[in-house]
Amino acid sequence: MNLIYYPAACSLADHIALIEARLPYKLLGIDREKKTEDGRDLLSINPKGYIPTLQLDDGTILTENQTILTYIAEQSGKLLPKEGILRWRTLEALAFMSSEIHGNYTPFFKDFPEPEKVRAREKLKKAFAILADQMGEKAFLVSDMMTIADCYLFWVLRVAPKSGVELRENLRSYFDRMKALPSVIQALAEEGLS
Ligand SMILES: N[C@@H](CCC(=O)N[C@@H](CS)C(=O)NCC(=O)O)C(=O)O
Repeated sequence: MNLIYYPAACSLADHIALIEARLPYKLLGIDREKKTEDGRDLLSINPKGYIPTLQLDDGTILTENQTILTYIAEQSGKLLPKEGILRWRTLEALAFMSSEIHGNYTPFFKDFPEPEKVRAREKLKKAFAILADQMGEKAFLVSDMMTIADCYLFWVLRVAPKSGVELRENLRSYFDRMKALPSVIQALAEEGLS
């Protein structure tokens, strides 16, 4: 399958998940004009015009981070408990980060007026406090096993400094532990990041 990505964008979560899942994948980068490395217009592949976009081997296109991450987990049998409350906590965490954090990053990505940034920062502060409480002293967000929620959380925390919100110590040390994982090192290197 092909993961259509932009370096350091939220597709990094799916990239890390693909490596952790040990599924075969190819990366297909886009440029700022949303042209793929092989000269196609992203809109002709995914009419939503954003990444991540996952192209399956039969050509089927999957979009939306939560869906792509869940697909990767289901295909590999890794990164998402098959049953029990931790499965639902994982999916709950993905939904929470997508709507309450990723959505509130927009004013910082697009340099909105300051009042909008202040409003978003307040929401982000509350959301990060919830995640820090949920994390506690565990190795990963949901349990002591890595899940797709951690793939997403790594990206979320990597971007957090842009918002100016300070992270609690347990999230900062978690981020440092994640950064040292072989899958994360590999994904960052493949995207030309450090
Ligand atoms: N709802 C989508 C949002 C994805 C998204 O915001 N992708 C950003 C990169 S992090 C993007 O492609 N932005 C380009 C644009 O909006 O034009 C998801 O959760 O996957």
